[in-house]
Amino acid sequence: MRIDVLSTFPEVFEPVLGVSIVKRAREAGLVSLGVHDLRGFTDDRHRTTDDCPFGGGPGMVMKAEPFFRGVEALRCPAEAGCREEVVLLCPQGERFEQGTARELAGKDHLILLCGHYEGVDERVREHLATRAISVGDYVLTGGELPAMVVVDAVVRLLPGALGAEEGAAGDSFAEGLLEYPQYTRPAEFRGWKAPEVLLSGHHEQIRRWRRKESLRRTKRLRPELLEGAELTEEDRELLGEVEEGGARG
Ligand code: 9D3
Repeated sequence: MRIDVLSTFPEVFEPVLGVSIVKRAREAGLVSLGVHDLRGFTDDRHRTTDDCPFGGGPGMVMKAEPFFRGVEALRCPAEAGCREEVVLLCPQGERFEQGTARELAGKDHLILLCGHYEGVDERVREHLATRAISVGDYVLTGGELPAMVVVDAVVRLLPGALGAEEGAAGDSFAEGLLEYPQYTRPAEFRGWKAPEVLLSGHHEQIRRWRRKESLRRTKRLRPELLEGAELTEEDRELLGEVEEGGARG
């Protein structure tokens, strides 16, 4: 997969996307990442990327032209038959979720457009972007952090990006439930003991305990996820036990 980013702050990407799993995926050739300065696609002496809003009002608006020129320079040739998505990161976009990440991971080429607090000329969204994405209902100062969120979530889904051990199959949101609590050595830390069952070596009991804790947490913290989850007969039984458990349930 190829991912290109257009931003007026290109330098913020490498410290985040140059480490850990994304770094490994890039080194393994699973993804090639290009971050481009939007100013490189201006044509005036001052390399202007924004201007006053038509109709007046405070702040500035990012100009359409640099985004169009950037995308035109970066996009695959039409005859290549490339599955390409031009994504505008903006507060008014569709909410980014695990399903969105899965869809984007199936493309050959992503071009991510980062706007700023001022907003972007509407013609970018209307005539250039194939999709507009928001990462949630809170106000950020620009699309750079959201673009990094998208790259991170998409790249780890590319086949081979995660080792066999870290496989993405059991991800909370992939399965529709929150994950069970994890513990590691020491068995007692500052007087707090790790659950006995995890030290017992009884694999079946451990599996049941983890599933029950997963259900307990989901019910308490994210009840709306339980509505959409596919529950087995055993899950319903464990949920019944959670309810009887009272205060901890
Ligand atoms: C004058 C600015 N705002 C009017 C209330 C609109 C506005 C435009 C652009 C507010 C923030 C931004 C910058 N944010 C993004 O570009 C952004 C974003 C976000 O703020 N929250 C969640 N997801 C995203 S994706 C891009």
